[in-house]
Amino acid sequence: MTLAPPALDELREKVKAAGNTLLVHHWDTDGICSAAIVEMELFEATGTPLPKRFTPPMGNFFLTDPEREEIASGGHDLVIVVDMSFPPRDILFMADQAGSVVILDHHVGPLIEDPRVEHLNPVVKGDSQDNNPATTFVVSRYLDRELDLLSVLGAVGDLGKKLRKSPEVWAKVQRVMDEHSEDLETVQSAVDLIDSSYKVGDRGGVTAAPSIVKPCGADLSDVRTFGQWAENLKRIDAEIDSVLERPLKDLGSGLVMLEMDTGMEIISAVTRKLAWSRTEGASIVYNSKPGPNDQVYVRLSGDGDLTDAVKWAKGRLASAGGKKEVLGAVVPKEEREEFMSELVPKVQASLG
Ligand SMILES: [Mn+2]
Repeated sequence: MTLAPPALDELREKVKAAGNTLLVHHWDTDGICSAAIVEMELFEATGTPLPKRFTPPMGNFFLTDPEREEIASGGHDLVIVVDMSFPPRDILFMADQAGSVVILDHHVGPLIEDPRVEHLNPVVKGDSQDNNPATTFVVSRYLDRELDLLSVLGAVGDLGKKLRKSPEVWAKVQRVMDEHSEDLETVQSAVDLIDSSYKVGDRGGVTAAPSIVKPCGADLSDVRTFGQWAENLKRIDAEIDSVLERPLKDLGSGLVMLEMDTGMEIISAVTRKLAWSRTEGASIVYNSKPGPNDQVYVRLSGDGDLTDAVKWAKGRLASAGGKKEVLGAVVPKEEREEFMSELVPKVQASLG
């Protein structure tokens, strides 16, 4: 697929002319590495002062009033959004504030058609998700940059082992990893370090992270030696262990439930550990986390098929998903009771 303008030079001119840019990026490895690439190619390459970085409160793929106020008070004349698919109303709000928005992304969503918005996302223009495994790949294409370990970090962060399923992309990823004597496992452990900032709920750590990863296009040692991230991983492991010591509720028919209230992003790891410690039935983990939404995860230990339950949850909530052996959903706090009273029998019915 050929990419439409603007050419790199036009983007650089836009950045230089703006002067006061806000760089909004996703809190995960792909968002952090994409932000680093954007800063190097559009700002450092043109001698333009670096943008102010911003990530929404983790878990929010939209803006609430405090973020709107923060953006409005910044006096920005350009907003660049990387690796986040905001609702159109939030993008238009940014355009109202700054006059100009550039989006670099690979998420599925509506094409935003507004003269003030440059929406650079091959996927919303009809290209496949397989061709665009990460925003690091998208920015590399638009910013005319060879794929490097930063691009690979983004792709491994978003897709992990699933990268092997698209042969073309996997070949590119492998070539870069081979060049630098890395493999999927070693890159994944670097991703775990970078993702640890959002997993412990450290928003400031997330917006500081692009500076740490910038030298990592050819060498991941700056990721591996950044002490805060190693420290975060220890805290995450300790939190998982302590949560798993809590008493389980027996819901009957082979289903057990663990309730927790943590601000750390550990529910998928906790559910996996719990489910794998049992030989049959299923485990539900419910996190009453700080903020307006809770999280729930379900995982099978033995036979069963959660596909129908996943379908039902997707029809019921804005954010739900899963597959045969796992279900995950974001539950607005006020919907907890009703949702759980319907979910439990659905899971029990899906056990083999
Ligand atoms: Mn991404």
